[in-house]
Amino acid sequence: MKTQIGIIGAGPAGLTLALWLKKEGISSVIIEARSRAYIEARVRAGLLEQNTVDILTDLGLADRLIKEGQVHHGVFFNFDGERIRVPFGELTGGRNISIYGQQEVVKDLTEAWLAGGGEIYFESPALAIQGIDTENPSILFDHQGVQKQLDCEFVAACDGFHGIGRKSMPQNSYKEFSVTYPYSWLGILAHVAPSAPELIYAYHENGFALSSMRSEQVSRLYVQCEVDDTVENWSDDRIWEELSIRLGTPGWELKRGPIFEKSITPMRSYFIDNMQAGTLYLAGDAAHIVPPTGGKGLNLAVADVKHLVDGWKAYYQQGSKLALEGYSKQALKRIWRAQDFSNFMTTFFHKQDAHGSFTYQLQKAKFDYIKCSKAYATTIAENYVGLPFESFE
Ligand code: RFL
Ligand code: PHB
Repeated sequence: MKTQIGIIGAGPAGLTLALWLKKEGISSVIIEARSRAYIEARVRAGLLEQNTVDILTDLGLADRLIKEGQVHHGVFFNFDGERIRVPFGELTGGRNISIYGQQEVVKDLTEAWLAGGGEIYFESPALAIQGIDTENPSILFDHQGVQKQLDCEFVAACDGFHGIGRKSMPQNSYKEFSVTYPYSWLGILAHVAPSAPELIYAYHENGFALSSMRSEQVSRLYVQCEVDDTVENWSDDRIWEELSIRLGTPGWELKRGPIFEKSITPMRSYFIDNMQAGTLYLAGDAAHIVPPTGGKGLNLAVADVKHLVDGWKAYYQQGSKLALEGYSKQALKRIWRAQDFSNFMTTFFHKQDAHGSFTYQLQKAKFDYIKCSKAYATTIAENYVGLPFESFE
């Protein structure tokens, strides 16, 4: 088996990369550890930046996203029961975000890849990446109990945080940065209409809460919980009670409904400062993780893919390796920005120390500053909707 780009992982990064390369006339094959049903059911992100929607639209992959996704022109912030709105349109020159489930994105991209005759091996974990210091690297993978080899010209490891891509980088080729926050998120999906037209991020004495949605009939909500918490500690009644307290403002009521998904997500910032070695390139969660408070992970993965495609386009179409060699440097500019913004949103809204403490007062000072400063609100809005690619050139 032979292709130009061997892609490990059929998450948002791997699928977008394969489809975009195809449009540019560059061949690729995807190796995915899990089944199609598994990757299409994995519940994760929901917030898509303007850049991500624009890319999927330009690739002709956004028909359902545009029909079923919801465009939001602002976001609500709560602090101690007081609610304000940050409007995107007037602060960012008309940029906005869309709400559309990651598993729907994965379904749309998988469907498009297969419909176009794209090659993908499901239930085929990559076992090793060989020869990254040569021009003929290969991916060894297991397919139905048989070991196979995919020969390629470059390997794109889009295999998420626990994949083999990052581990295949020479250890002295990067520095690692990691922060684990002392709290987690309990996330739910419920069959109930959203209680507000836009997302609500809330600081409350009891802890953080977030109200998001997936459709007119399905709400997605999160509460801050302990790092060692389990879903068994959270009965449906306890979840609704806490959400109602933490998100509450006078005159507003949280709608409740049957919960059909419950899971706990740790909160972590992680990244390495070099995403390429020889003919191996990393993209997405394989190279960096942000806490979900800023809604940046999937969007960063798609931004990495843009820079990779720019690099391979210049290489295959003009014979220039310049953009490819500068890939990490280019991608890292946005990654550092997203790390800072995600850390800001996380420490702004989570209960970190006693209510009324110095840390709390700093959090409250930020909230009060948004209310009186258009400059501060603009900074938050432009990061939240995602900075245009030109900003980092
Ligand atoms: P993925 O999605 O993890 O896909 C990696 C794929 O690689 C496969 N794989 C392998 N395949 C073959 N061989 C191996 N050895 C392999 N090892 C792994 C895996 O099976 C998988 O299919 O990485 P990718 O493509 O980089 O995408 C990243 C995003 O999934 C992630 O950043 C987001 O989900 C983060 N995130 C959010 N991002 C946003 O932009 N907006 C949000 O609103 C948002 N909300 C969230 C989130 C993540 C969350 N959790 C659960 C971590 C909310 C939550 C709760
Ligand atoms: C979601 O809808 O799952 C979501 C939205 C915004 C975030 C994180 C998750 O910051």
